[in-house]
Amino acid sequence: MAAVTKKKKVIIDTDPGIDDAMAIFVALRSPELEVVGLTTIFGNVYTALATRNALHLLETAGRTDIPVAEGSHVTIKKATKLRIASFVHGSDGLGNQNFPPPAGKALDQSAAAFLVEQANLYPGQVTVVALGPLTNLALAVELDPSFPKKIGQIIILGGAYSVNGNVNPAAEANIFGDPDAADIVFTCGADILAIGINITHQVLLSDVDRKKLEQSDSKYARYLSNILGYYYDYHMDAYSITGVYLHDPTTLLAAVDPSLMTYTEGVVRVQTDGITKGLTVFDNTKKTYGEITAWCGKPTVKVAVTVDAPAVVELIMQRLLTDD
Ligand SMILES: [Ca+2]
Repeated sequence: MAAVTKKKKVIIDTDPGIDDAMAIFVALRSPELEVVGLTTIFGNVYTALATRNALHLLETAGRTDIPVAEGSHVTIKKATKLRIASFVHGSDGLGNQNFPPPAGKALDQSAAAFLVEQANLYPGQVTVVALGPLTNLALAVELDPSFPKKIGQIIILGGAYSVNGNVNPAAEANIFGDPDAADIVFTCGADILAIGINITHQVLLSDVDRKKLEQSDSKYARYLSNILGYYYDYHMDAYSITGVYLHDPTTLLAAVDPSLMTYTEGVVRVQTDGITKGLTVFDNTKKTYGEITAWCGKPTVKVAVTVDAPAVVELIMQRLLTDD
């Protein structure tokens, strides 16, 4: 008899987003996971559009049983001037395909309230995969100080560890989107696993993979082939590469199979202003400094340091090329 393993409950906090769409589909196609909800946040698009896209993606997948909770429209410090990456994902966030509006609606509950509720319902059992700026998670920590201990794990796509950022040389986009929220989350004491662009810039969907998606009969592959064009164009313009970085799906796979990466542990603090706003600075805690530093006494987090990129791409493709 095959061993029945319990599915891991995940909430995906997301700003869809072309690679968010891919990550959400991979999650829905992964038997290891039970997606208990999507929460939305600004980033690739404004929050209201992120919610619309999240509902649309679930309807595309035939999974309207999964609730969507809308997240914050402003940063944790209530800033309304947001960095929106429409030049990466299209003004609709999904490659400018003019999809019809979704039929469904988000919950009345806010994203932060939903995160707190689920953590209380299933203490220690819910993994949050955070694929956008960390405002909703910081609000959850403020709403319920016991949230960090009740949430199972928070897997964060965020930061640039010992490499340049992708917004500017200092900062990675999700952290740059709300650095104050990121610093709250990184130091909140939850079981945190951070995956930075030092990892995700190793995971490239090639032109060959794109052709395989185009030729597939799977509804997920066909959908993604249509929206990926905009993302490929951006990568050619920005990085002079024929291929796209799989930031969000790679991070999602850390929930499916953590052994695809190796990790180190230390304290991460986030620069919240100045020219290095959004910089993630990792203290490996090996040295006892002469002075008290801003890293002293803060909880440690895990940060990914290596990735089996071919295995990640293979698993993503395997999940998307069928829709049984
Ligand atoms: Ca994202």
